[in-house]
Amino acid sequence: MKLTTSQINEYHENGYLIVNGLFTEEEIQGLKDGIGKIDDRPMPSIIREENGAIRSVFAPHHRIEAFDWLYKQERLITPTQQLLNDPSIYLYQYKLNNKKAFDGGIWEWHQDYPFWHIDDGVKESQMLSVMLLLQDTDHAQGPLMFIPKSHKTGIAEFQPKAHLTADTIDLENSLNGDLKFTVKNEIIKNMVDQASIQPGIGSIGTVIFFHPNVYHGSNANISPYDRNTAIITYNVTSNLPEDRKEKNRPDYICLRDFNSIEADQRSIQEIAQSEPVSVS
Ligand SMILES: O=C(O)CCC(=O)C(=O)O
Repeated sequence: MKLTTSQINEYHENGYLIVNGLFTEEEIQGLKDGIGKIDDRPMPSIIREENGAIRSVFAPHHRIEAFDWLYKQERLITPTQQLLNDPSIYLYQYKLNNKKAFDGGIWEWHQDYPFWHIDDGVKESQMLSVMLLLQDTDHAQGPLMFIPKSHKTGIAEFQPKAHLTADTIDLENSLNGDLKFTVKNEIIKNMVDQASIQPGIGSIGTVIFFHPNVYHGSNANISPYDRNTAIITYNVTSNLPEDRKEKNRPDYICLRDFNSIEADQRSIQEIAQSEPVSVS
């Protein structure tokens, strides 16, 4: 699937692009069946809310073939190549972000690229993320929210947090509701005064392409409906993270298969019968 010139312009202008109906209900059901098979014993790649609910599952393609299939879909790869203006892309990060009905937590306002630049040594922001909505998603379910055009303003001054010091900060402060590179409130207010806040909502199977520098965040989900998503981040193969040896973030956060992605032509029905892979 090729994006039109007007869709490409919209992405570059606003920092995100919503495309409805990219995946069918049957395909989403195939992915959900895969999620149902995930072994949820405590392990580092499963991040939990303080109440114990699963917040994120990193590298789901290592466990479930349906998620391996998903990130290789031509309808994601071709638009990404168009938006990044580069034919050679690989998978940089992949996660399922859940917000359980009544229980889903917030994500503070942030940009993604500072984490990838500072924590992994990625030099350029020539990357993008794709969020797939796994159910109809409305304002009440804590959808992702964007500040349009905010990706044009560069990297923000971060909000200092007294409780996050060199001794207390850990890996999870890049992954949980207490982010280390969150943004000063006055910066957010100024941008929202000018450009408003727009929600990433839509029907099941909707896809949102978003820029790594666009400011985004999300509210809690106290609605009676889940808000579950898959988020795939692609990078170009000329922009690899540094190899910091033992200081590298774990492979489930900063993926290190740098081969450029080949499209998977199979249908979801062809892989639906696969058994989950056990990951430690
Ligand atoms: O799942 C969400 O609502 C927020 C996710 C997010 O901000 C991120 O992955 O960078």
